[in-house]
Amino acid sequence: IKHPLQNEWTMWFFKQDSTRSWEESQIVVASFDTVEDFWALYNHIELASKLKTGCDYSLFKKGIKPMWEDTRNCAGGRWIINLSKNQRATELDNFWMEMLLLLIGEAFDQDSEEVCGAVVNVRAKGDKVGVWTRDAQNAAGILKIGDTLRRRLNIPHNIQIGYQAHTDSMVKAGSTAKNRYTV
Ligand code: M7G
Repeated sequence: IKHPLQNEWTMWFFKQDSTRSWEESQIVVASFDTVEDFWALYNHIELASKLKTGCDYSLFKKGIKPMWEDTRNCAGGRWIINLSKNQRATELDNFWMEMLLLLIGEAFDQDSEEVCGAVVNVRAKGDKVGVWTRDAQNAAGILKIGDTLRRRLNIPHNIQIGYQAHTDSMVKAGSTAKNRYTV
């Protein structure tokens, strides 16, 4: 018998395609709701560090699309960790895998309800990993989630991580939106 997860999750893949809109370029890879099916999927797909630049993976609770426009994301935001170029080789795959395990293991305790999903962006200018939450006004929940991320991903104290509201990201290019919270 397989070990059930609290939630069912969907993995998405994004690849730039000039013939499609950004939204249409988000493709469902697979959904799973057991530990065994998570590992079967994880072991089957490329590591994030092996993706072409411009690609993303996203893991969201089933039914939530990995985009600002989804009704469960639009009032929320994301904790974002910006990696330097050389950290693709040393940190990216570990951060992403650990983040996936935090999500599917509901590691944020009572704030796990706040979590919508997680995204890894593979970019020439520096990769990003982030956790998306549903309510950018929920300061207490957001700060606890940020603390857990910092501890569980072992983010050194000299690296600040910031939380950006999606409404700010929508009007700013890339990851230049201002931080609402930091830990
Ligand atoms: P990004 O991929 O988050 O970061 O955003 P990057 O700048 O490091 O590549 C790049 C662009 O993708 C944005 O400026 C938007 O045009 C588009 N984009 C990103 N996200 C997360 C969304 C989204 O949720 N919805 C829509 N419609 N476009 C998005």
